[in-house]
Amino acid sequence: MQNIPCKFIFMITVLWEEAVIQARKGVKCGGVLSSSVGNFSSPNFPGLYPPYTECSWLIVVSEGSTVQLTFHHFDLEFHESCEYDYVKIYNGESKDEGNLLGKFCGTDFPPQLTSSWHVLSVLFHSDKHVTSTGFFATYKKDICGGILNGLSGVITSPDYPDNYPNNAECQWLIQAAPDSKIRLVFTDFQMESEECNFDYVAIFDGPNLEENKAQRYCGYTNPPDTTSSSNELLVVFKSDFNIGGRGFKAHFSTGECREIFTTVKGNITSPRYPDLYPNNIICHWNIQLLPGFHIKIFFRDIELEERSSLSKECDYDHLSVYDGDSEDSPMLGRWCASDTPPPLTSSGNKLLLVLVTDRDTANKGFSVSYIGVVPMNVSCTRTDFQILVPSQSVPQLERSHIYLGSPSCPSQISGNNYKIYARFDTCGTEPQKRNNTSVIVSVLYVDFSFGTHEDIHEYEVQCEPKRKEASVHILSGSDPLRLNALLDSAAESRLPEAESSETSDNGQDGSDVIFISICILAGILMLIAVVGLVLL
Ligand SMILES: *[C@@H]1O[C@H](CO)[C@@H](O)[C@H](O)[C@H]1NC(C)=O
Ligand SMILES: *[C@@H]1O[C@H](CO)[C@@H](O)[C@H](O)[C@H]1NC(C)=O
Ligand SMILES: *[C@@H]1O[C@H](CO)[C@@H](O)[C@H](O)[C@H]1NC(C)=O
Ligand SMILES: *[C@@H]1O[C@H](CO)[C@@H](O)[C@H](O)[C@H]1NC(C)=O
Ligand SMILES: *[C@@H]1O[C@H](CO)[C@@H](O)[C@H](O)[C@H]1NC(C)=O
Ligand SMILES: [Ca+2]
Ligand SMILES: [Ca+2]
Ligand SMILES: [Ca+2]
Repeated sequence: MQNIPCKFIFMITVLWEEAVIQARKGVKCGGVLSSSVGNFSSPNFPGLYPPYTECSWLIVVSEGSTVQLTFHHFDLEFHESCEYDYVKIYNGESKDEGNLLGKFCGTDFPPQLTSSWHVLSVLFHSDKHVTSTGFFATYKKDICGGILNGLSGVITSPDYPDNYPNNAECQWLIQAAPDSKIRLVFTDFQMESEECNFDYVAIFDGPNLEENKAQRYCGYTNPPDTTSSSNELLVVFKSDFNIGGRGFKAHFSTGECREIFTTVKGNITSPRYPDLYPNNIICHWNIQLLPGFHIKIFFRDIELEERSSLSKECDYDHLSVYDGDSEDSPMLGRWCASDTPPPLTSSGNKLLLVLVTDRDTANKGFSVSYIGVVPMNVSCTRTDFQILVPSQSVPQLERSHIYLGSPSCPSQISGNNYKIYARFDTCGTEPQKRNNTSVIVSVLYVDFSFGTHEDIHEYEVQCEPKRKEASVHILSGSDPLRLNALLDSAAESRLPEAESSETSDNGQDGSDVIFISICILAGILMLIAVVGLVLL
């Protein structure tokens, strides 16, 4: 207990110095505000603010509560991207751009904002020319409730994880950008009784307390994950005069921080990429394809905060990938810093990416692309290939969109499948030596193009006629990844998605790799030799 006031005072001192340094000579403004209610304004308010001013206010309330900020007057010089005069609001310290909640100018009031923890800061800047009347704002400490407009955040019952107080009532209004939906996930829940008449959490699918749109929850079971039908969600917590519980903890995510992808190919980036991602967010991106599909993801770029120097783990900001649709699914990996994991393939048709960032130090973020691996069975005899693609897996495609070698070898309809039956001297097939064995190779094209948008996926099919063994692996990612994908497919010719139809154990991949590696090595040596000769 003794520690907390100490930490608090220390923090105020450090931050005060920062605030004082930032204030302009001759103009008194900015400072640290630590009472539970207060107000502040631009210098000389309600008169014109002076030019060349920079002020910063830091609001620090007691730990565990949040800061609610309301503007009552707002009039700054206008510029489309607020380059001249502006107010910037930060969810924490102002020296960390990852905390930026918004930048405002002109006469549009900033929305009512609530910090997601006990620190909020406001920066006011004016340039050389043109001034106006500035702004006046009040703030108050919030024990519970508020208007939340971050990309993501956490809400808890008062005093969580200690027991919540009796006779409490809190309302959180979560607002997302227009057209974006809000997802709310409870991670802990313990409230009085199983009948929701005493203490309860109610979730309203909209901004108002309309009973017919509410779901009430109590007892010991986490409420189900909720997704709003509009860009507003209201959460109400109420306790009666006796008997409490630990209460609840839930996190929400919205906008570019929460998306569900169902297209057969796509890109996912961290919020604001390639600008700094926000601090203090938890983002969820789900990929959900039709049954039978696998999902292969490629990591184009990762720049997250460094590993902890103590644990060497990704303790601060990290990207995790789960082989399924929730965080209970097996984790395929967790990365940070500038890790570049190899492509990964899901075992089923669902994949979840989760980005968690902590309270300070943001970075560029990540960019990932994925491609759905079409379910198919490939088999072969000594003379021909047979390829089956279940037509219900690709309902958007016609049979001519699936072809071997060239569009002149399209699939035919056979029951519920698109089927290609091709002799080895047709459809672009060609013999090759791989791993010291003769194989027949061709490329299967699956054309997902629509309108003017070209999107043709390529799969290499391979047959070893002597053993009648076939295999298939995806070649394409999105085009810039083609090369990576090729190298990668050469390196692992038996990916999880490579469904070979005849199951006898084919143990030849290892020296396939070695053979290709030797070829590449030989190529490089030759190149060096040639360059050497030229130089001589
Ligand atoms: C602003 O705060 C001061 C004290 O710091 C107080 O006297 C004043 O009434 C407040 N004004 C408003 C409009 O809240
Ligand atoms: C993904 O990004 C790449 C490179 O920026 C682009 O070429 C491709 O069209 C994008 N794919 C989708 C599905 O948006
Ligand atoms: C593909 O093969 C698997 C196992 O060999 C089988 O269960 C499945 O039904 C086949 N699919 C098609 C479309 O023939
Ligand atoms: C390739 O196969 C031939 C004949 O089957 C054998 O003599 C040779 O050693 C093999 N080479 C490699 C690298 O396995
Ligand atoms: C390549 O052949 C060797 C034996 O010659 C075998 O041990 C290895 O598993 C084979 N690799 C592949 C990919 O077939
Ligand atoms: Ca100005
Ligand atoms: Ca109670
Ligand atoms: Ca961080």
